Amino acid sequence: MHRIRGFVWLVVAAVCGMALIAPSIAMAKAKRQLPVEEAILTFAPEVPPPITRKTPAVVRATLQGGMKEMPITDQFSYTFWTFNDHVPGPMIRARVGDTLELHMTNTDSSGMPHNVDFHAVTGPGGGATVTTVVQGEERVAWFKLLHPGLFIYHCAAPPVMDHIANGMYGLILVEPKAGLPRVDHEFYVLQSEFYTKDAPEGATKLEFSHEHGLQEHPRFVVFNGRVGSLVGDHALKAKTGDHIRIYFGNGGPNLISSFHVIGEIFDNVYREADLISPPAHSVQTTLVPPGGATVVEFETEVPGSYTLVDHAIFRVEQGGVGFLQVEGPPRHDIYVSQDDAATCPGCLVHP
Ligand SMILES: [Cu+2]
Repeated sequence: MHRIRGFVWLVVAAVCGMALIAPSIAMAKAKRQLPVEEAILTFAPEVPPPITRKTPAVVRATLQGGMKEMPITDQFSYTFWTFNDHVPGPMIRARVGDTLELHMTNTDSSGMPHNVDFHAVTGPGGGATVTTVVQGEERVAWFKLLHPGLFIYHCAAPPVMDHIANGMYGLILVEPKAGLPRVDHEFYVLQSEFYTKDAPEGATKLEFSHEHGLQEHPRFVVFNGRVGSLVGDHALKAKTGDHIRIYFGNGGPNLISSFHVIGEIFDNVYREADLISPPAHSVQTTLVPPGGATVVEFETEVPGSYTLVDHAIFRVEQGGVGFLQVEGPPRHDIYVSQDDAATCPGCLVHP
């Protein structure tokens, strides 16, 4: 009897062992067949260079969960929960058919676990279930990218809403097989909102409010992680006649963005970041849901200042405004007036 039981356990152990070994064999096989390259990770508004490869590769990227106190406005700081010490996290660029080799690490001394849910990944949790790490740990996973598009990734460790609300999101672009048409400038812009408690008199740091998140009452609606990230010296820059592409994501956690550029009409909108279907043309404003993205293209015909907004326009006062400065000779054939341009004092959208 003991001998039979022993044999059964032996079989169980062997099957479990095979189950553990099987994925590593599959991974090893995939890695042997494909070249491995380090992903070029960039921080907003920078975009990694286009993929020039015509064949698949293993694209290796490291995401590091952590915490960092940084300015959220010129007046206040905030302890953000970060990927690679930034909000938003880095942009990753790959090609459909590539295998993303993801190294997930964690430097968060609070002991909080972090992970990553890629909307570009097919499989449970978008990868979250196999990438959860606490401080000092590293987990590696391989994900074959089956769909082209521009996708959000975010931390999904519990409570998921707190991890997103505190800044843990970013974009991964999966180029279609044929790539994307070349343009003069590509920009990475991500909208999100922050929920904070009222600051006591004289405070210089704001604290997270889960309650305000639940009520969907943000204090800030921002582009690229802070008020003023695309204002003044940080404005995006181009010249007349340039073709611009904006990779625009919405980290949420709650609000739908009505993305609009004041003074421009989008030549092309890859609605919901669908890079396979033909894009829509001549679009004024496009909706981007939380956990979603869009890709817009336009030509900068007329010089001047163009304003990126969420056209739910009260959000401009909450920080949801950025600028694209276009330099070049006047285009009086398109835009001309009897008098010089004048701005209204205190105007947030036409400075
Ligand atoms: Cu997290």
